[in-house]
Amino acid sequence: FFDRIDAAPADPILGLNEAFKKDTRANKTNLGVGVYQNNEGKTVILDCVKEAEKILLEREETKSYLPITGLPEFGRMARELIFGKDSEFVDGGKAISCHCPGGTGALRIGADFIHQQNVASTIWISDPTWANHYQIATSAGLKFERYPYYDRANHNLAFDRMIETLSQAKEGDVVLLHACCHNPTGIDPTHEQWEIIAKFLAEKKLLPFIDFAYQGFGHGIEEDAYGVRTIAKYNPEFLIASSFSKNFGLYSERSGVLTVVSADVETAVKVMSQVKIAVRTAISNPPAHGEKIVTTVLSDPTLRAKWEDELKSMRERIAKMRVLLSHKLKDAGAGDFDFITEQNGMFSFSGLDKDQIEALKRDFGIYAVASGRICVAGINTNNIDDIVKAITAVVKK
Ligand code: PLP
Ligand code: TYF
Repeated sequence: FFDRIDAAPADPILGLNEAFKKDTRANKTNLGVGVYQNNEGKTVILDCVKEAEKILLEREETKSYLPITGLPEFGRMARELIFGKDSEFVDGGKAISCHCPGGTGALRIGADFIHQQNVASTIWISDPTWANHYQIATSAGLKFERYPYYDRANHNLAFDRMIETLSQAKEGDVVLLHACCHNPTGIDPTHEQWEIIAKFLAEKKLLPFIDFAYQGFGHGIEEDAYGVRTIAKYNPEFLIASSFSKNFGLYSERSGVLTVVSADVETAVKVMSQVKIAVRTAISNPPAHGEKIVTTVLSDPTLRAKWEDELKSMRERIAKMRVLLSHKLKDAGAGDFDFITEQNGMFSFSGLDKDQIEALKRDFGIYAVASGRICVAGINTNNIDDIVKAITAVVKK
């Protein structure tokens, strides 16, 4: 049966992680995978999460199945983060939420729902993007088209080309947008550009699908929701895939949420019933531990304050590394890398080409994605001078 199966290529990012683990050099550096590391290069469990786990250990009484869409208070808390505490979408009934395994699960269940219910057949995805987007769309049975996003010459958003290309989309097509901290470029639309995008999608009757994997890693929990909330102002119906992998450091707990907003409550109830079918046929019901952690933290004022503090310190450490990196590169004569300080979140498109990235790995044990994407969260005060030396060497070659 299986002898005709070809070996699949390794995931370009997770495969890099495997290669990094195998590298025996003592001073190797991982700027590949998008996982936060502290100044000691460790991906630690947040204190608020540890405390919530202690509470759960004491109080949790059952491991019986969760409801298909997860616990209702979990979805409600996710909507508060997405839309803001006072939004009509928190309790009004037009927005329904469903716990999915990670942001990936939310993207997939959303795409399955779109395909199974013939909502649309084509989804427009930014070029470049997180590579899994294309595969998720295809696996769910959707066709994808790409819209330009990155202006290489100016290290900026190719906004005019993006809108121009999306003008070719036909009514009813889906448009996938990154809410903030665009992966891989780190470049997000400005407030003015979000306004234009949101109105444009509404006028063209395109269906927004927003990937919200990094809330709190850009400018703040509320600030990072600007794009989503602007889309919500003009578009009666849309989907959001949010993730608690990064902002709670819950990567392996697979905690994410699909939220679908419908034009009216009656429609939302019908949508929910179909989303449930999509969940049932894919995973039956979600894993509980991650969502119980999130719910415990967000419902306890002390733990919530601690979470906000811990998230802030992750965000601020990354921002500090951006500034330090660009200054040190300038001082070393590597050129002008100031654009790195304008980018948001874990990632930067460094502008380094494939050969330069290869040389970083071969000659210096520094691992980054071939596209030139570096994970700024992997930089710290102990390794930054070596990174600067290495980048300077490869750009001057
Ligand atoms: N969307 C984007 C843009 C991402 O970078 C990631 C990262 O892993 C995800 C979705 C998936 O997140 P999760 O690990 O929660 O599935
Ligand atoms: O882009 C990243 O590095 C993160 C982590 O198949 C990731 O989003 C990368 C690849 C992948 C799953 C997660």
